[in-house]
Amino acid sequence: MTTALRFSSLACLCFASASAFATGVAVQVNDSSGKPLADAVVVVDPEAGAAMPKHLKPAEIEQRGLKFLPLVSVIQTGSRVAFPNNDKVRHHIYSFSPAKKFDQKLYSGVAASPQVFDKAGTVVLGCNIHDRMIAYVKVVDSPYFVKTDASGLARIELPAAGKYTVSVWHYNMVGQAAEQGALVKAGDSAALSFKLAMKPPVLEAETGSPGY
Ligand SMILES: [Cu+2]
Repeated sequence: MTTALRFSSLACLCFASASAFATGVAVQVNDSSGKPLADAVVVVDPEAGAAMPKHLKPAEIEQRGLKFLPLVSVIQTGSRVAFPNNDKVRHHIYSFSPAKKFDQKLYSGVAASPQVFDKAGTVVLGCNIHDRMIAYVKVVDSPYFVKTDASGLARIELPAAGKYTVSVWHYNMVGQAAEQGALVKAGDSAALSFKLAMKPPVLEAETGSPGY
């Protein structure tokens, strides 16, 4: 009996420490039918006037198998992104998006110079040679962001309790990013859920062999 009790209280302690989450948000993103959405970009903005530290990390979007990988990136304003070509064919990547226009002429290997994304917005990348290649780069001012995992979940730790705005964007959603306010308490994780209406999928054709 004593052993069982001790075991169960230990188990409780373990569970408590595993489930304890630092100050932040836990966001579940589903489509309107309730199916979890991976690759949604979740961004948490503090109230106006709060500090927005820069946590710039170099990012990479490779080309492999005539695709951009990853399909979706989220980076903080001012980050550099490298575009290594790991295909045997050459690529010619470009963006016409106002947040970052560039054109990287035909290249192979790592010859493409990294690009600095210095304006917030959504950038869509394409390749002049391979029409079906596409990638999305979400450039955000906030340092607090992550993509949802395969179960549609995103967890973001925050430096302090307070009022935040949580926005969620998916490349295939109808309309603009969805937003909700969150009141975050110290040592606690504010749970939010989003349901996004999706356009009919356009990327299914991408999974087939595109041919060279
Ligand atoms: Cu290409």
